[in-house]
Amino acid sequence: MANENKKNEQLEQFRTDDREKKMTTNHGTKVSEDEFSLKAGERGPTLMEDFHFREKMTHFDHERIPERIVHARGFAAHGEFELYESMKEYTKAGFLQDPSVKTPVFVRFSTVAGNKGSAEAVRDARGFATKFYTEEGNYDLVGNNIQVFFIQDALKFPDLVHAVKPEPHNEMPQAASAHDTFWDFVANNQESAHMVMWTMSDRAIPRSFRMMEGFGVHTFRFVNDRGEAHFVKFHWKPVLGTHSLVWDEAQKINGKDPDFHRGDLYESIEAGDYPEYELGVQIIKEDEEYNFDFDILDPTKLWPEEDVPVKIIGKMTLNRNVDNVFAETEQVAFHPGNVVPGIDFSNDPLLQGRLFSYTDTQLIRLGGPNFHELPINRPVCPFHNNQRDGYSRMTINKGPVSYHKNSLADNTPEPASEEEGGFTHYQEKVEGRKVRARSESFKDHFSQAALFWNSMSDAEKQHIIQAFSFELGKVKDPSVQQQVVDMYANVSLELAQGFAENIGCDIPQSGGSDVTKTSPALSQENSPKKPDTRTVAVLVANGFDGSEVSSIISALKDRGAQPEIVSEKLGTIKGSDGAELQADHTFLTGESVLFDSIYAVGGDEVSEQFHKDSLYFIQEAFSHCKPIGATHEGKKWLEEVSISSSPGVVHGDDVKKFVNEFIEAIAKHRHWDRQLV
Ligand code: HDD
Repeated sequence: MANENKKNEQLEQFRTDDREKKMTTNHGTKVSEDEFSLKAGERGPTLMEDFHFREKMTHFDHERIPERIVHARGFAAHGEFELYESMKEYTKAGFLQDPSVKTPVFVRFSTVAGNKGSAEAVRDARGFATKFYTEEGNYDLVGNNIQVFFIQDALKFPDLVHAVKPEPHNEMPQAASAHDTFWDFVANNQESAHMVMWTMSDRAIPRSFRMMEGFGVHTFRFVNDRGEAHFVKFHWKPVLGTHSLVWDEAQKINGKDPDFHRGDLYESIEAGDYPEYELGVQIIKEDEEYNFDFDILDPTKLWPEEDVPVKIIGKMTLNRNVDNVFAETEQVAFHPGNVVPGIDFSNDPLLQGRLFSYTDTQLIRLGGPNFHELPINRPVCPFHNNQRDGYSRMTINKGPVSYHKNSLADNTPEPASEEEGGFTHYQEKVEGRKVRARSESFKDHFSQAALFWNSMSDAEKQHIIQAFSFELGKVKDPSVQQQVVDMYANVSLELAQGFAENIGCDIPQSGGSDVTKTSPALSQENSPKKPDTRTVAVLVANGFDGSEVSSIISALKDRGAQPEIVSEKLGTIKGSDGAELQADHTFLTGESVLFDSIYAVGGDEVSEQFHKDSLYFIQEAFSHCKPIGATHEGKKWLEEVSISSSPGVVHGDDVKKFVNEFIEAIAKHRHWDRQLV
């Protein structure tokens, strides 16, 4: 499927395979020696005329480009988008007309605050940027996994980013918001209240890029071929559901495997378990703009799905890893201003400001105005205009004419009429005085933060209180801590009191919100739950019950789970009946935090160390609320750590019953009720 993709065909022209080739310089001259520089005598000085040395060294010296100022740590994949039904009624966008057309896409996921080499399972928003290579040009949906944003006006973006990045006097902490300047920003820019609820929730520590939602955040416009507009918000919904890690687990993963999320995405695609996301749209008619108790242009507000349903219109499948991370993932240049006819902007002041920033950043990051010619950024349709020259220009524009209007080239390239596909901006009527002000309708910062809080399950609420307690526990300035407590007393007294107590602040006695509404779609508990692609650490020692273990492993695989064998040493593990298993991990390389669930088996020849390691493995997984299954020796271990009758712990002698119950427990993702008892 991936090879029938027009973008893939285009990229093929630029790919090269150096295997089994002779080495040359960049100018094509064959190189005869690549270990020793040219010297005047074996022990003499290196000579300037060694062109191979000069070229190799110069290229190396220039191999790095500036990392992205935000979203530096990212990982990407290719794929395709297919539409379920024509959206003609709402938009004339070509790729949203015909369900039989597949549109190539490139998606880059990222953390926001950390640098390019930082760990991935950090507490942060995740970028979810999609480039659709449509026949009418590139359309970029540059979103996050969080539905709202910290600020309402792009003018504040540099302040926000300065506050969350490592503090400038000591460059600490890396990839974390748990420090004074971030929380000082929050307390003094209270429009951040809603998004901070999301970043303190489980949403900010996703289990996988494959298991997180994506949001375009802003209100955009769909415009149809009659020139009629509708306001629209975009959603990506992962087919596997939205699921998260536990904070303690996430912190440990960052040490054990800083590449946890990219590894998961890469391996899934290599294994053919292609990540899938459905595209949803929320649509509001132009004349219903003022029907809500919030301003639909305010990017700190979401449109509750229960009030404005998400219409699912298509599906994106990521089916191919990149060939070269630098050429593709690092050089891809997204821009929310890359739109196609039928998709237009709204007056959201954050969006308007973004329209400036993205080209500007690519100019410094990619070194000049021709980054659109890089293979990953090229549209799959032709492009013609009078823009010329600049660093690293690749296109060879023929002819003397590079201006419009002209007669020498019959006035071409000429602008296209609307009928010919020319982009015409939606003719919204705008009038007003030039002012620097926040609209009255943007001034309620707490109602939707309270809506979010009200919509959480008990376990999710507990995690949010713990997250605030952790983050503010790392803040050194007591006045900043108290300001945040007082700020969140406006959202929920239960919340503010919960963390105020943990961080030794004055406990607010009054406040709270009068919002009682909930939006069930905001709770991850209501997200789809499936056993598919869930990893199971199978703890096996020599002397295991061969036929039983093999049948359980194959039954788990049949139901979509992915068992991996963990033992004391790598190599073959022998069953009592001659059965053999190959260990994928040892206790040294396969920690419990790297798996979704545990199947404890053991065997007749369990050493003291194996026993100790297994108990630790099981207890750690248990504390992270993971499903645990056990047969034979494993059942004794459950008793030893007194968890046999806990929720999500499955054991038994009837293989079929055991597999059914264990798969059900795996599908639940986590058994939070363990934390609540
Ligand atoms: Fe941004 C990158 C998403 C507000 C300025 N942003 C960037 C990326 C994502 C987002 C996913 C990484 C793209 C990639 O993978 O290459 N940004 C958002 C969302 C926002 C948002 C969802 C709010 C709704 N951003 C925002 C504002 C500004 C920027 C208000 C500035 C006015 N963003 C940038 C940037 C970056 C960027 C500095 C850094 C690297 C890049 O653009 O290409 O221009």
